[in-house]
Amino acid sequence: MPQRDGITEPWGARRPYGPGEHWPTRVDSYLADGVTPESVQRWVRSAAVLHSNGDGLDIAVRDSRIVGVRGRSDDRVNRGRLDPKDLFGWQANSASDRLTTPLVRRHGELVEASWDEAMDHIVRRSRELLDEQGPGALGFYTSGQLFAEEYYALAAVARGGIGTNHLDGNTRLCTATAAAALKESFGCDGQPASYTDVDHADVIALFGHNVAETQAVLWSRILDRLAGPEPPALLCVDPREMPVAQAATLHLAPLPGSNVALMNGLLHEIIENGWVDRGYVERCTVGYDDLAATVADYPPERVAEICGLEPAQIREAGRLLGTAERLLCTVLQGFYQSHQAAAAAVQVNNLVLLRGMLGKPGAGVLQMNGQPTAENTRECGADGDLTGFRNWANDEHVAELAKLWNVDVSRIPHYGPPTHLMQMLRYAENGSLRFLWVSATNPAVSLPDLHRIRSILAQDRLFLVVQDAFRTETAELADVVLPAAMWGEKTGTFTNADRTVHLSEKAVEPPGQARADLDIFLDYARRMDLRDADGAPFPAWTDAELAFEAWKRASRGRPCDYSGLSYRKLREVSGIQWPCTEERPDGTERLYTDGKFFAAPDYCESYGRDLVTGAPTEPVEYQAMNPSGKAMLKAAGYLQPHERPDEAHPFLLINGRTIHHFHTRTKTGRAPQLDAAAPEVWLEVSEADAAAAGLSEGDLAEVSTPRGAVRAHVRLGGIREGVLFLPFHYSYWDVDHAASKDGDRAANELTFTDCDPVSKQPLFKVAAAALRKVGDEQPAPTIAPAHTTVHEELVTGATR
Ligand SMILES: Nc1nc2c(c(=O)[nH]1)N[C@H]1C(S)=C(S)[C@@H](COP(=O)(O)OP(=O)(O)OC[C@H]3O[C@@H](n4cnc5c(=O)[nH]c(N)nc54)[C@H](O)[C@@H]3O)O[C@H]1N2
Ligand SMILES: Nc1nc2c(c(=O)[nH]1)N[C@H]1C(S)=C(S)[C@@H](COP(=O)(O)OP(=O)(O)OC[C@H]3O[C@@H](n4cnc5c(=O)[nH]c(N)nc54)[C@H](O)[C@@H]3O)O[C@H]1N2
Ligand SMILES: [Mo]
Repeated sequence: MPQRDGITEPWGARRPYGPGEHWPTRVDSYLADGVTPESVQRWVRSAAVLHSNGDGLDIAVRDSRIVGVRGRSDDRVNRGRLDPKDLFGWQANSASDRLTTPLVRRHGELVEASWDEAMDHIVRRSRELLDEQGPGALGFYTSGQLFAEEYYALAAVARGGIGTNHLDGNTRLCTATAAAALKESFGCDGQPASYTDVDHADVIALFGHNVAETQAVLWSRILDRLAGPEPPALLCVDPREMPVAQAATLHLAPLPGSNVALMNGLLHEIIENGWVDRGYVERCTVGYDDLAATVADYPPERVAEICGLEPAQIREAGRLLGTAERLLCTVLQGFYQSHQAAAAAVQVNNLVLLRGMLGKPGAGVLQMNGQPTAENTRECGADGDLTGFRNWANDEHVAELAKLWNVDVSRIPHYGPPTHLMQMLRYAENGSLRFLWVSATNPAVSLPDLHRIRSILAQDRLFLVVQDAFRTETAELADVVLPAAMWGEKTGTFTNADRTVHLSEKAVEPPGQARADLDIFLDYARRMDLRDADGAPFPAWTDAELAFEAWKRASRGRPCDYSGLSYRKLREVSGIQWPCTEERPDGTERLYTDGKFFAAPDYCESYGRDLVTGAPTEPVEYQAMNPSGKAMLKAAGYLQPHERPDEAHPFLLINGRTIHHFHTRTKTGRAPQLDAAAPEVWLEVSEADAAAAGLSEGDLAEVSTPRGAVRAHVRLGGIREGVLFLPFHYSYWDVDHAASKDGDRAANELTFTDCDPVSKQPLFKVAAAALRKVGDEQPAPTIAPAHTTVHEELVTGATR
């Protein structure tokens, strides 16, 4: 069995394959020291939870503990492969500092309490606020990392039980723009393409997506195509020379924040050179004339000037996209968290629509997700949408939901759009939101402009509940902390970025008194005595499988139809794509194969917004614009970002991820191999900029914006001049709560409070910054090989 170092060889051995062939299997596994496959007592079915790829895996259990993982060879997503975070991240489950009892703040200190004490405290405060002020005093901020059953329960509790409009997920920070772009173009959320399109594409274009580090197994699939016969051409659009750029046929490194201009320039080339699929556009879309008129103003010379590129590069990229026969596009945070986020993401949809590249093998768009269960937050309605991709502005959809829940329609708030997180924070700042229940997210590190966030969350007048597995930076600010069971300690389903649903089964007991999030939400409902119109306890379901059955009923007839799925079926097949119905029992590989969309006025999830201002489209306007529910081509002109470099802050600062860490590192910081691989924050600086600032590799630099300053050691190169990059995984302390020796390390000390007008996603990746040297060379913060061996079983035969 070949072995590899799981840290220094993150993508493992190549299994080359050609267009239209089946991606070969390679089973990766890592077991704790001293554990052999023979000594594993049980293998428990699950999937990866440290990104949105949904890689199927089995959890190894011995003596009631998790002792390793192994990729599932029969899974449609990964065919056995696992990435470094998944190979090692499970060790966090058995970390010695898991939260094991509830904590309640007494005389300023968080002290241990019983579940009864903690829940009574929460219920008492909820009741007081409901009496004093009504449901608008209460808000819930959840995650993209729980299970579908948990989001559905929370949506029912918040919207159908309490009746508050203030429920959102951290998907707001993550893939709100993916959802918005899909709604704008296709009338509804839902990923058009499938990962199997990688097997067929002749051009793959990645827009602001570092897939090599953020969905490493999907990158392995692309690498295996690149190593095989007739490899696809790769277009990478990213200001950095990350691994995707290094492997690309063509790399465009636009100035951060110029995505709309670039996309308009590419669409200009497509139209100008007659690469439009006229028949498709005529048959399946509305809005062509507007789009053509807008992009006519973006010839390559103008675009090159805005983006800091050469006109020839734009022409070359236009030709690559315009002449592709099977074009697959992916989009992620380089677009979603940047200036004009939704407007830019929509232009990628326009590209595939103009080229008629939808609904056939190798063609399509992946408006990617980031978190493992973000899709479920959105479809279950634990974000700014109603359950089942229902349209809050369509009274019939709201009535349908009320009937499903058997509650009065007036209970479900729909006087305006569900409150997005940035607005909830504003209400908390103003004092009208006085109770915030945070589950499975760490806003004291992950939200922009942390100085402000801390001051909001730390207010005495805000009652803060934090439900987490660890005592995080956010938990430190809480009034009540609830200890949660994690992945591997509870059962539920979740859905990846290409609509693949997996069942994740409980492998071990949670530590101490930690409880599953589902049980906590349902316990709250019981203690609050929430009831339906007939006086029966609401929600009516009591465990994960019953919650799943209820969610299936809620999804029936909607685009995200789960009615043909069951736990039993998900135990037989490793990964099934929704919609899965009686008529389509094996799921659905691609959406929109028939050129029909979920966009009919009475069916769509949203009537859309103006891409530049964010002004909502009225139902009558939508009806007039798109009476027969076609795909919508929507145009947007480029606007300058408002924070731009000046003399005092001459750099553009961006931030993002590294392959070894997940977000605020509550899990990966507790896995020794991953922690050792990237223990400290660093700053990427181009060689020219470093030289000008007198900085060499490893020197301590300070990067500052009007919001704050962060110190980090310099990594030279790999980024365009004038741009700086910080990973956002680090904070002012380490996971063991030891203060960082250099002070603040969180990228969000530097980011500002603003969001995209359409998706309301914060603009994390736009800021003007200054750079200076503060200290001499240190051991360079590069990857320390951990020499942890991963087993790779190369499965031969094309049939697996
Ligand atoms: N290893 C790892 N994997 C993860 C995660 C993790 O924390 N660690 N998190 C998961 C989650 S929740 C998410 S959302 C995804 C995110 O996955 P990605 O979006 O791939 O990750 P990021 O590093 O945030 O951003 C991607 C790229 O955007 C580029 N960029 C910045 N500004 C611009 C711009 O203006 N234009 C363009 N074109 N590009 C720009 C950056 O240089 C960066 O390389 O990853 C998921 N997978
Ligand atoms: N500057 C900058 N900021 C960013 C980004 C960026 O690129 N740049 N990216 C943004 C994006 S895309 C994202 S997704 C966010 C992520 O930001 P967060 O959601 O704040 O990050 P995590 O560290 O994943 O936090 C998840 C928390 O849930 C806990 N947890 C894990 N499993 C469970 C469970 O089953 N139940 C419960 N109750 N708790 C659990 C973990 O211990 C952890 O504390 O950050 C955003 N912030
Ligand atoms: Mo994310």
